[in-house]
Amino acid sequence: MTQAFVCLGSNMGDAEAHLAAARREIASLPGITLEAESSLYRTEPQGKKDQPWFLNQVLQLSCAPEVTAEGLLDALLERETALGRVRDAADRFGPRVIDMDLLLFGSERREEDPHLILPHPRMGERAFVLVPLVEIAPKLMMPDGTAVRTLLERLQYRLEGSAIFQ
Ligand code: PH2
Ligand code: MG
Repeated sequence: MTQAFVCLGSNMGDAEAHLAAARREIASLPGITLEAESSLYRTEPQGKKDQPWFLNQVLQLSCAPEVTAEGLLDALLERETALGRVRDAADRFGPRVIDMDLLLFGSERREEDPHLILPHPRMGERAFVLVPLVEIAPKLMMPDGTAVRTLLERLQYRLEGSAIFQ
């Protein structure tokens, strides 16, 4: 079984309901078991700052041998669309109904395909990814051997209850 980690995000409409729907969809994918889910965090927008705060959560998935990183990514993109996401130029880094980012797929490292870079290229800079990730997998290592906890320690952010300022 391969352990994969996915970050969910929403900052449009009923974000909590969108995350719940995303969890349901992911848990029903063939060959995928939802192993762990972090708590929900309200997070300051990164990148494009003038947009509503996000609700973010990280999931740990156990993937059967027939599940590949490509297959999982395709399934996630399909579920995003099914849940009402419209991808256009304005969508990139802007408000979205639901975003499902594949963070890690076992210890795979890939750089060839810009749509499937592993580990996720921006995860190391994002407290909204690393805080929930460390919550559910405190001992996790990146494929290069760096502890995710160490990546988080390098970041400047503030956690107030379940709110992440960065
Ligand atoms: N996603 C982005 C851009 N910025 N900021 C937060 N806090 N949470 C997100 O999920 C997020 C973001 C692009 O996918
Ligand atoms: Mg994203």
